[in-house]
Order: sequence, then C-alpha cells, then structure tokens
Amino acid sequence: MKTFICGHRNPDTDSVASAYALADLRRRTGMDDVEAICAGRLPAKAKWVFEHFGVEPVRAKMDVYVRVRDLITPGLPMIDSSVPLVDALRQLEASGESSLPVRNGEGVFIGMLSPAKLLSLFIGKADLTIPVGAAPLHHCSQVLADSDKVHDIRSICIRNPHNHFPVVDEAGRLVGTVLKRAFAEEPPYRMILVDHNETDQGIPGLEEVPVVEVVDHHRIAFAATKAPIRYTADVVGSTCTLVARMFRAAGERPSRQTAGILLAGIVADTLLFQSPTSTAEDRSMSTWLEKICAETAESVMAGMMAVDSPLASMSADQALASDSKLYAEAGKRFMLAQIEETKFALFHKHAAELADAMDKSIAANALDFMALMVTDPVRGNSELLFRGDKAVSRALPYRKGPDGTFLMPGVLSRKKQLLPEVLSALG
Ligand SMILES: [Mn+2]
Repeated sequence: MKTFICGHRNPDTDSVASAYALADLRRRTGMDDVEAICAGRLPAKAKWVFEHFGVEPVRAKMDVYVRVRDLITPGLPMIDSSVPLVDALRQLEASGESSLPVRNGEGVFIGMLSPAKLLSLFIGKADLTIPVGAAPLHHCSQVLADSDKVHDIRSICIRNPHNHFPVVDEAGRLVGTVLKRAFAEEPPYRMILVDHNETDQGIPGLEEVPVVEVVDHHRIAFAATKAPIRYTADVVGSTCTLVARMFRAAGERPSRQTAGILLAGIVADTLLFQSPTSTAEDRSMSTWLEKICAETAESVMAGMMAVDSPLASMSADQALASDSKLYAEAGKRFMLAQIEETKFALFHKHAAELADAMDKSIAANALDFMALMVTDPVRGNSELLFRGDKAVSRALPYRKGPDGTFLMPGVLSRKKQLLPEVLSALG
C-alpha cells in the first residue's frame, strides 16, 4: 500500500526536507511504495535547496482526500456498445457481477448492461446478435466523477439500491466501475507525519487517512490511535535532526544530496543555531551532515537567505499564508503567522496592507485574533503585528514601536517564545 510522508500545511524548509529524507530512509529500510509530498505550494527556500543539491523537489499536493478514482475495481470489464449482445452477456457472466457499464465509440458512458433490464427482449423474440448499444440498458441513477471526493458521495452511494457505480472522467468517458463495498474499505494509502502531529495543522483530508508514523519536535496533541504506531519525538531544534539521528541509528549513511537537504532543514529551523529551540544535537548532527555533503551550515544558510524576501516577492495574502498556524486554546481561535525578513523597513512599508489582509483572514476563518511575527534571523529580532481581540493585545508583554507594532528584541521562536506569551495573555 502506498505511504505518503508529509509535513504541515503552509510548509517550511524543515517540514519539506524531513519528508524528503525520511522517504529516502524508509525506502532503504524496506518500505517500497513511499512518496514525500509537500502540503501545498513548495516554499521558495525549499525549492532553492532541492535545486542546489540537484534533486527533484517533492511533489506539491493540495489534499489527501480519497477520490472516486482511487476506489475503481481494477480489471472489471467495460463493454463497447458495438459488440454483439451475446458476447457482452458472456463477459457479464464471466465477471461474476450483476451489471457492467457500457460505452459508445467515443468512450462515453451510455448505460449499464443488466439482466433485469433485458427481460423484455427474452419475452419477445430475443435476437442476441444485436449490438449492445441497441439493447435496453439500465440508466444509472448514480454516475460518479473520477475526481469526486469519496467523503462527499459515500452516504449517497451507500443508500443507493445498486451495487455498481460507473465512473466517468471530465469528458463523460467511462473509466471504470466502483463497487458499493469499496466505500466500506480503508483508504488505499496511509500517512507518515513529519514536523507536526496535530490534524488541524496537517494536509487537508488527513483526518480520513490512517497515520502509521510521526517524527516531530512540537508539543504533542495527537489523537488516540486504534493500533500501535511508530512515534519519534524529542526536544530538538529541527525535525531534520531527528531524521539524521534515525539514519545513524539504522546504520545508514545518507547520500550527499540527502545530507545537504537535512542540513538545510536544520539550519532553517534553528536559524543557524541562534534560535532558543536549538540544541547541542542539532549542531552535532549538522557537523556529521556537513562532512557528507561537503558544504558548511553557514554557506547553506547564506544560499537560503539570498532567496527573495517574502515581502518583496509576495502579496500580503501570500506572505501571511506562507507560514501560518491555526490554534484553538482557552475558547479562542487564532492564527500566528511568521515570516523571515531581514528588511524591517520593507515590513513597515507594507504594514497597512498586511493589517488589512489579517482583518480579512480573521473574518474568513472566524478568528478572535491574528498575529504576524516578522523575524530577522540575521540580527536575531522580531516585530509583531497584532489584529483582533484588544484584551489579548493589552496583555502581551511587549513594548510598542512608533507605528504600533510590538518590538520583540531577541525573540525568534513562535513556538517557544511567542505562543507561551499569547497563551498566558488568554488568562
Ligand atoms: Mn520544524
């Protein structure tokens, strides 16, 4: 069965890099059908990392909802309307099914071949040499589109008295048959989560797919599981540090490319070991990876930082969405977004636009408030733009600058520094 490895939505370099490297490790340790994916658009820095180390970037995927096309029973015949009815009936008998879909010369679905529907033929003078297309066919009450989400059509199909559902593509061409019992089966793939464990932060559709493994360095808010799963968590600065440790524990030496990608994930998440989340193990794993990829942590960081500043290259909406996390705590819903930007002047120039975009996001997502943390990893400071709930804003411990943004000298981590202050401001 296929396994997807995926980081959180609004992906950052650590989540994409750790997914890539863990897929490499899992392939080496015997999982054959495994694919690292990126939950949404590949971030510019991660794209640079894959190009720099000369590997194909992980595929961007918008969701993991099971689609109708995933449930099609392979090998079930589709009948061409031009074949003689007698041959079609032989195919029907051989299939063991009670009906089969029929398509015309263009491949378009025209009806189901079903014995019940043919009774009138046998009552009269049955000429079984007529083409199927000329025989009475059952006009299906439920034709499925191959791109339909199973989630949306499951209950309709289960209530439908028929057991066979023809599936058509966008052009109406028949592509196969889904049997009713397929709706009761487990999804045809499973997930490994890296760099997050909360379903709310994961790729859309995650709630419907079994998770078989988690590798993460965040707080644990994972739902209870039915079966045992592999869970690797530790207090380190980067998920890539954990994946590097797993390579070593398995006695596997990463390739030059994989080592470089892991190194990039570590320096991106620890801001070159300056972040308070950074640990001695992040450094020691980096030293090992530097030797294998023959590059230094500093040079990889410099390469990533040279990738366009988010505020110069994106709209306010895109910049906010690029790394935004949704929380529901103490009865409040809020989002904390973060961008890395070495030019605070550019942030001040766009502050009004960003504030408008945040107000829109508050309304669209039914939030109590939203904050944008703009972090300069080179100088080791952040500033915070806050919109919404005034009581929370007043309770934050930061001093305000001349244009009303909060100044956060020495603050780099949303998770370790901002989030605890926000949670205590909720009272
Ligand atoms: Mn991370």
